[in-house]
Amino acid sequence: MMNEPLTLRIGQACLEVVEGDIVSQQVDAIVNAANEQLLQGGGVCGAIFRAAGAAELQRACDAVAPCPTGEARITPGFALPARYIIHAVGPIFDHYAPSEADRLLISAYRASLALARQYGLQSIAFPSIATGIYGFPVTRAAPLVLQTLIDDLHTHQAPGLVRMVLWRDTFPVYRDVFTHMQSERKLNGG
Ligand code: AR6
Repeated sequence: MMNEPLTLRIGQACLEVVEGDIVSQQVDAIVNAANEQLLQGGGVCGAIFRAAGAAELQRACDAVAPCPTGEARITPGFALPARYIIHAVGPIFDHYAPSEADRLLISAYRASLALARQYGLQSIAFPSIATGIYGFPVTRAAPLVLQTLIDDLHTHQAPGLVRMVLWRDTFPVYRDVFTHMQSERKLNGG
């Protein structure tokens, strides 16, 4: 059984937190937790390449690579339900001072949202970037990421739907942080 989506209205926009598989999301763009070379890897990246069509997607990635940590690139979604894939590179946690890793993670999310707006996209789904193979602690990432998404939606009111799609391992952490933020906003009249 999947859990019910958790939602937060931010003006005209909506932030959702759900448990699920990013590959099957029916949105304008899904985000890939990519590496700087934009090569097919493991984790969520491997799943996205397999579902999109690995050979075609790799050719499209090669044309826009490299992508420095904290930045994002866009390709078609090929066989995916999503029209586009936004490839965002999070930090390898051990390679940076923690505060620098935080800054780079925030930057990867913001760069993805900026690309989505540039392409006029209405909906985007993110995985938990960098919290798998790249070793960014999920308890550190969840509050940082959710606050970044909320702040960005306050500022830009677009894309209209931003969804965090979390695998079983990270969903409970994001759910608890999100629920806490929801109740704080209610208390503050937000
Ligand atoms: N849907 C949603 N989330 C998923 C899925 C899925 N289908 N599969 C895994 N996750 P990772 P990173 C979660 O390792 O840490 C690749 O080789 C997973 O539980 O995929 O940014 C790339 O090519 C985890 O919490 O990405 C890079 O080289 C989260 O996705 C490198 O790994 C991210 O874990 C990037 O590492």
